[in-house]
Amino acid sequence: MDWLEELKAAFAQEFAQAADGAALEQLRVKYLGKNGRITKALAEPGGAASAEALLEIRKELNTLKKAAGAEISVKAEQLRQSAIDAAELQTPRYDTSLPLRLEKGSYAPITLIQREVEAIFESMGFTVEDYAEVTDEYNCFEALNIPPYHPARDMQDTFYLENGQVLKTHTSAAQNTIMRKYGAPLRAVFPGRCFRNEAIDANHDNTFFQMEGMMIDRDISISNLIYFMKIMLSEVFGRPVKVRLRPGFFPFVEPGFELDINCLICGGEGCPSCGHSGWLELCPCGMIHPNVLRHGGIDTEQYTGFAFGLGLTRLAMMKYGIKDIRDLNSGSLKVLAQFV
Ligand code: FA5
Repeated sequence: MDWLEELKAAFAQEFAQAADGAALEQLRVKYLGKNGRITKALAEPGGAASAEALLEIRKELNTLKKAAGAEISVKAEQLRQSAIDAAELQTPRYDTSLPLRLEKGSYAPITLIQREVEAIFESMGFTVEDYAEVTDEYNCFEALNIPPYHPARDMQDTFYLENGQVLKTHTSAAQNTIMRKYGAPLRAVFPGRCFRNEAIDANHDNTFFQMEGMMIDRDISISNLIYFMKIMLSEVFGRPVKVRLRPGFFPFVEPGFELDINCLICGGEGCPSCGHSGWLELCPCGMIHPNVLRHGGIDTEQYTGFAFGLGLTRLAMMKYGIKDIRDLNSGSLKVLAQFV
């Protein structure tokens, strides 16, 4: 049958040309989808002279359908794997079994990633702000809509000083001061060291870094938030990164989200660095709660804003392939001197 040979040849040619996952998906829809060419041909195979010939055509079409489906799946998996391999080649890896080379000084990985993220946000009109490591309960909790005795305080158990001050548990502790300093409109990021009374494992430490971001202006919405996060992550990793947004509860945002990225250490398969889930919780975020804006002296009739709390330490782990967070605070030059 001419049309059947032509159909096979057309598929083979387009299959050979499909160079990425999206092109393969288009091909699958075009040939095997509900209205796909092979599907349609199976439903109405034209040109058969007899019942036996019709049977033969159907048999050939079914073989073609099966083979096409399998070829597309295999090639899609190969392309996915080679994209991961290529990305891994680009990712600097550290190896603690290498001899220590100290010909020149080097920056700690957190410093490197912090500067990189700051530069990305500065290029988008954000200022970079500094904030103390020791603060008070008002800034760390109350100004963030977490009154004393609210159960949300349990989420961030911290270290109290004898004078009643606290080591800041999150960079959100600076939000109020920065709102009061600049008023609205405002675009700022503020990196900082945070402290929590935590059970320590491969991706939790009691001392780690976050980078907070806030944008307050007229008509700011969740779309602005997603846009800035995607730009930042694709710049940091130099390629598109798979992210997912889940609803998340933080008293200082409404609505609130958890932004997770696909674990780049295991490619999403699951490993100790991502708690075997394939995803790494990286950046909670949301629209700033009106109570928080009011505490900061912002007119909530005129302004809205988003805030995010990027886990800078975890971002460094993903970027540099550091499997255990404890290496970062280890003080070991065998680890830290590998990043130039
Ligand atoms: C917060 O700290 C909120 N302040 C973030 C926020 C800001 C939400 C603005 C909404 C608006 P969370 O406790 O989930 O949220 O911590 C934020 C990120 O810090 C986490 O996603 C994670 O990447 C990092 N992080 C938290 N705890 C640890 C830890 N013990 N070790 C290393 N990284 C941590």
